[in-house]
Amino acid sequence: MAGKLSQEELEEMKAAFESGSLLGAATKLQEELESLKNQSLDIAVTGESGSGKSSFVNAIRGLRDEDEGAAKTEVVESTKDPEAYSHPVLPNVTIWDLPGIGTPKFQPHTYLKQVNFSHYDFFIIIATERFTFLQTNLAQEIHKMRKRFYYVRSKVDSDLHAAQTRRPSTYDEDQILQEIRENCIKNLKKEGEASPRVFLICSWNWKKYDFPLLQETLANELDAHKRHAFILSLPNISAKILEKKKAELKKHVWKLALVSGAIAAIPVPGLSLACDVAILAVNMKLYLIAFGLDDNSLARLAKQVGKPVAELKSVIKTVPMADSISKEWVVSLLARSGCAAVMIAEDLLDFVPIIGPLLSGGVSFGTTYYMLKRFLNDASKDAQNVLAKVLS
Ligand SMILES: Nc1nc2c(ncn2[C@@H]2O[C@H](COP(=O)(O)OP(=O)(O)O)[C@@H](O)[C@H]2O)c(=O)[nH]1
Ligand SMILES: [Mg+2]
Repeated sequence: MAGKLSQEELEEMKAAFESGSLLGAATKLQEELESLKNQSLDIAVTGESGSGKSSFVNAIRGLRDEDEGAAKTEVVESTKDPEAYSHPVLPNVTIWDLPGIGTPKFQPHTYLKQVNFSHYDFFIIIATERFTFLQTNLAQEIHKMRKRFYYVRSKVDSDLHAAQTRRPSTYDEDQILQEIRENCIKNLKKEGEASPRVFLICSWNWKKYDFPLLQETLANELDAHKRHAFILSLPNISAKILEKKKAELKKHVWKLALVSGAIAAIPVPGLSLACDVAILAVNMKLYLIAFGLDDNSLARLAKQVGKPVAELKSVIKTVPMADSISKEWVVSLLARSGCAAVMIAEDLLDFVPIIGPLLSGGVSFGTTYYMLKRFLNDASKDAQNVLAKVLS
């Protein structure tokens, strides 16, 4: 049930053993996992004043304007410095609301220095209505600094609404969107962009238009470490995002198991097995937080969708809240999973050729591997249940 190793995982695993020793492999993996966990991701959001920057900052953090900690919108910008907004549950991810472009204080050639460009992983350049030299000049400067940027056309919901009011009988959403897209591309080409890409979005509707495509594109174009942080930071608003998170987390389970097996096998008090309970506790908690199964995220979600939080919690069948995961809880879970060892054996057949020597005494590897995979499955199922409840 926990699933077999993919070919890719097997290859990675073989590569980890290049040093020839188990301890060497485990040390390397531990370093890799640490750096993954501590990886920062900094996203810069820029554009003219009023273009919807602050609203986009909220959207990408999965927040509504009225949520606690949301960026203030609809305010005349007084921002002279980039404003940092950390992700609601992942402190290593920060979205930066940059000062508006096109003001006398911020000229394209000095803007990037003024906002400390080197700090960001990529830039979102937002425009309403039309793109002009303001956006393209900035893009060119960003490109010169060897950074990525993405053109985002905001407020398409307003355009659609206006079109529907104006010509209700011939209204065709796809056609209007296509017109907006072509128009943006035309303007960008006029300003010298050879083959521009534009994402059409509404910051209040995270599932519609090009918002999902933008998220997908960012995830694909980030390097592996940043991608990990980005995927975990996505708001839990669709089955697809939940699947993506699960797949991303699953990739690293065997590494955690190996570290637990090789370095940190510690007898569990009262049980006839050894494994690193701390590794289990830390990662189970991380899974729950990534899936929004923590008190804060659920309270926020309940408020956003206007349902009592108890109703959302009522469909969480298998896993506890992130906030109640402790080492003691993990020990009790291990005690309850007495039959785990039998199931482990089957799951581990894949590993035998690679880590055969470890397996003989490697209960810790097996326990960690099995427990994490099963917990990840359970947590993602419960997250899907919550999502279904939200949509019902
Ligand atoms: N209809 C619509 N209005 C938006 C959208 N994004 C922002 N706005 C509105 O545009 C105005 C300016 O937005 P804000 O985020 O404060 O822009 P900023 O000055 O660039 O930070 C506010 O009234 C927002 O509510 C959107 O996607 N659709
Ligand atoms: Mg603003």
